[in-house]
Amino acid sequence: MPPEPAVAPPSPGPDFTPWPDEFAARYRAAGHWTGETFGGFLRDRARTHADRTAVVDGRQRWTYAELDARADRLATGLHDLGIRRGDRVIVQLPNVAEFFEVIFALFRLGALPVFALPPHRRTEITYFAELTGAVGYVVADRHAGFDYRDLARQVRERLPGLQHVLVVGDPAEFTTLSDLATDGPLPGDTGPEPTTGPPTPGPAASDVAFLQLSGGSTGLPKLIPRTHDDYLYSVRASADICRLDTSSIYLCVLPVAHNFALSSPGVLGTLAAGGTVVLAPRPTPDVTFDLIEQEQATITALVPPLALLWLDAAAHRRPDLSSLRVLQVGGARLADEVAARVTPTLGCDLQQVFGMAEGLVNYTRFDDDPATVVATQGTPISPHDEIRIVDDADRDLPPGQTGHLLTRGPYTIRGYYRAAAHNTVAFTTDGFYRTGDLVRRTPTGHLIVEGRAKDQINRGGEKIAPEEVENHLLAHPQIFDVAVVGVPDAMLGERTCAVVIPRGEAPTAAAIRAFIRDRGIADFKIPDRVRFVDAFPHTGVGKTSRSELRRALALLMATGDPAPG
Ligand code: OOB
Repeated sequence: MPPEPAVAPPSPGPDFTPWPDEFAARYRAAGHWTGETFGGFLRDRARTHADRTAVVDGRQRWTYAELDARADRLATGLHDLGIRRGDRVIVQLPNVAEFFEVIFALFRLGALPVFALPPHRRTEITYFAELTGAVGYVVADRHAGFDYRDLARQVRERLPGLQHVLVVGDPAEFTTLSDLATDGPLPGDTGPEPTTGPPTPGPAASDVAFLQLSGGSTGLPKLIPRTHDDYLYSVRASADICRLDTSSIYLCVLPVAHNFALSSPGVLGTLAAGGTVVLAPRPTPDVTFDLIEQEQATITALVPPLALLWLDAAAHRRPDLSSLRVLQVGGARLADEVAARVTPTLGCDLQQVFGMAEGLVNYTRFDDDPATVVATQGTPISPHDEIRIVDDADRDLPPGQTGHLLTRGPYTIRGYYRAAAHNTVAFTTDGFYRTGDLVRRTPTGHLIVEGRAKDQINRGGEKIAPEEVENHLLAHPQIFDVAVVGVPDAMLGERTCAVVIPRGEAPTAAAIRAFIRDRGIADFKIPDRVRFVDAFPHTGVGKTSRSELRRALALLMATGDPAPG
């Protein structure tokens, strides 16, 4: 175990709700929280696995020693720019090797990456920057036909305080990452090795390491503060559960900054075990099947719609996927019928993963019987994960009944970042996180996700808060009122439908979509369908009844939709 890094005073501000002392002591005593920081984590792996390949993308192939040295050089460059411990930096990168260079450089300084996803646009990035007071923004020059430097210009126009825009690739008027990396004395948390750098204290393992995004159910997404101690525990334990070792080759298909791909066990679990991370530029079978064969990938993770796509493509093309031992599927409910096709079609084990960026992650285990793997979403990572299944009044339900899942544990947050009011509803007074999921537990302790109580749409793993989209739509002059609801979809599980009461003459569906796109939000939040009605069904107290709307729309679609749009 690496020695403790220099411990600095706790991070400033009421941004983070710590675990009560008695819980922290329990998690330390159990050996879950080890005092390791991300800076030390990479240093330690670089020493043990120096010449092994850590990261591969379409352009580069770095060993652990190279990644470690790059992170050091970039940390020095960022420090020279003025980025310091506790500063927030938005990181919005596609699946490229530089993602690791950037995050480990920030970790070493004790600066906090704020993990945006590639589809986020002006409104979301501006919001993250404002909420966190970010001093920097790291983007790729272009990706998937989109120019992120344009986006950076738009965000900077609104927030001049966002001082540093750093670009992977052609920087235009900004700074390119490769110019920034400098040799020199290393500031901050370098891990166990003593350095000659200035005596800047590195982060403590109990500090917040980064901010993750929550799918959100009310208004804009919430930010999730994760500490070195808690996240590294989930990473190491996940790598163990998934039996990763130095021969593991993880193909990262999902966006690398999403919690599933990042840590379940994902890219960080792979690095924890000394394996190799291969980054896929796109998730489609045409790209990924070749990559599996070329790089001999042993494990990968998908959301259910991609699993469907892969199953279909594999049945037609018969690719050589013989190296693949495990396909993980999670992020949304995988239908049992689809789950049953994975092993016969792809020739690998299925592992279901039911997790959340707030913490709790469940896995089916490799020694579970096949029926359990197909029909359940697994069991929690930790013996210290506390699970309650309760009724609407928070009373524990008898075994086997479906109810609200509440959880608390060594890697589940106790509060969102700068969200005091929301925290009082999202957590119980004794610190359980209200997941918003409806689950049932089998006699063997496996969880089955039966549905959802939270007002959130799960569009094939991408989470949408209806209220956020409604707020944008309500700004349209020809929209009097609107409700955004999920409707069943064979491919995505759910799609979004905006049910609109027009003001005067109804705008076209295309005009509504163009309007909301112009407001600068991620494409996946743009309603798939638009329906016009004269009035909404109401609940007893006069609120719009979303369940009634959903039922009516589902019926309409099941009986043949006369006017798709
Ligand atoms: C993962 O994380 P998030 O934060 O994008 O979404 C969490 C929510 C859960 O509360 C649940 O509603 C849903 O996504 N979910 C599933 C599921 N996995 C996630 N619902 C049904 N079945 C599943 N297997 O999505 C995430 C984080 C880490 C690992 C895996 C997924």
